[in-house]
Amino acid sequence: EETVEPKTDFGPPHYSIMLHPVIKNNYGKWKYHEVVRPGVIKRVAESGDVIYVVRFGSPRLLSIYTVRDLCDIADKYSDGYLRFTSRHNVEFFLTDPDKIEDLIKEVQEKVGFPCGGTWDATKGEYGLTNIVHTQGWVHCHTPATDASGIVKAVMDELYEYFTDHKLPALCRISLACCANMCGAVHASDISMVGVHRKVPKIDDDAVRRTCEIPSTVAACPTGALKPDMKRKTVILDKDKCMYCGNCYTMCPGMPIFDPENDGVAILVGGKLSDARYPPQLSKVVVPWLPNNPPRWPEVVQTVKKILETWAAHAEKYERVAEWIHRIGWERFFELTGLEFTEKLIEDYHRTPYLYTTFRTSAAFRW
Ligand code: SRM
Ligand code: SF4
Ligand code: SF4
Repeated sequence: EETVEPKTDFGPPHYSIMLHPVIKNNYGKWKYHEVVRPGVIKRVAESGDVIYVVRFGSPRLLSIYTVRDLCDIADKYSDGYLRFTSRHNVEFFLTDPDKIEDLIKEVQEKVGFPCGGTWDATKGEYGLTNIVHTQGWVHCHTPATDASGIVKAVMDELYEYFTDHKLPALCRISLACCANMCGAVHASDISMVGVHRKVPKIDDDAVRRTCEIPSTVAACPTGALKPDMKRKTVILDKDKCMYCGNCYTMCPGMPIFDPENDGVAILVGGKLSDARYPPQLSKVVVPWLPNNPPRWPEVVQTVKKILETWAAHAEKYERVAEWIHRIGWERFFELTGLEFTEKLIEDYHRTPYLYTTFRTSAAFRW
């Protein structure tokens, strides 16, 4: 028996306090699971205990009122327990299968969350789960776009793939609001990355008043900044700048935002799991799309086109990376209708992030 006595009140409480009793009693002793319907997984323990896990999509940023509603629903159906998955879906635990439909109806009516986001690997039928994303606009210095806004627009368009199992394989979509990539975009089937395209504008007076010159210079990964000790500011070598915004994080005198030129790059073919094919880094296939709030139609349509082209042509269990590996990059660009440009080739402009690129890939046959 594990001790759950906390030594201090720092950090989260021990996870075992929050496990549903059926999960706690059968910890590590599960026999099998089956997907009863999209969003509902039946788990059977060696002891014969059964629990139904019911998954709902959440928008990740939740109001306190929504959290209260979710807790009330958990009290009513799930013995007071709920959990969030690593893709911020919320799951409830039912021991009585007759209550599943009522739970789904109540969650949809009270908080509007759809049931789904699962997949059935035994049948090769896959749903699309929630998008992992950052929220730089809430807390960070360098976002080039509003992550939550795009994610909402994309998931509204792809709703039917969340609530059903219509895809041939697992497909993970991610978004990071700048090239620092806090949001899993480095290795996702389809990724959206906010990008700046202009150098920071140096406000010498603000730099003088608010910034430490040495730490601002040291923040630049490419050595594009030099101190100007006479004028107590910094000098920027534009040719060396890669628009990362790190200097702005350090110094408010160097804003990098630009509504016209900031935008979104699309990457594809990354994966984390080593099933069938080794893990892969994502590769750029669209260097820039405009920031077009509130619904980002260009980004939404591009993501949808890639997803649906892959879904129509991939074999069962074949993820985006595995599909491209089989058909080659030329065919990928032909089928999706995306433009292949020199900006997608590694030796056009070397970035310190060093994507694996088409020119070095064995699948490059132009
Ligand atoms: Fe997963 C299998 C749960 C995130 C790759 N995963 C499973 C199983 C069947 C494991 C089990 O026996 O319980 C679980 C039920 C899946 C289902 O929905 O039917 C399961 N995976 C989870 C969750 C709930 C863990 C959590 O508590 O956070 C996560 C669900 C997030 C969500 O709300 O959608 C979860 N799984 C992941 C991730 C991470 C991510 O999505 O960012 C991955 C890696 C993705 C990647 O490779 O890019 C992941 N899980 C897998 C795989 C490998 C699939 C493949 O074909 O490549 C399996 C094995 C399988 O499907 O046979 C798996
Ligand atoms: Fe901040 Fe960039 Fe991370 Fe978004 S991806 S939270 S903007 S560092
Ligand atoms: Fe250096 Fe990045 Fe600032 Fe450009 S944006 S000067 S590369 S820290």
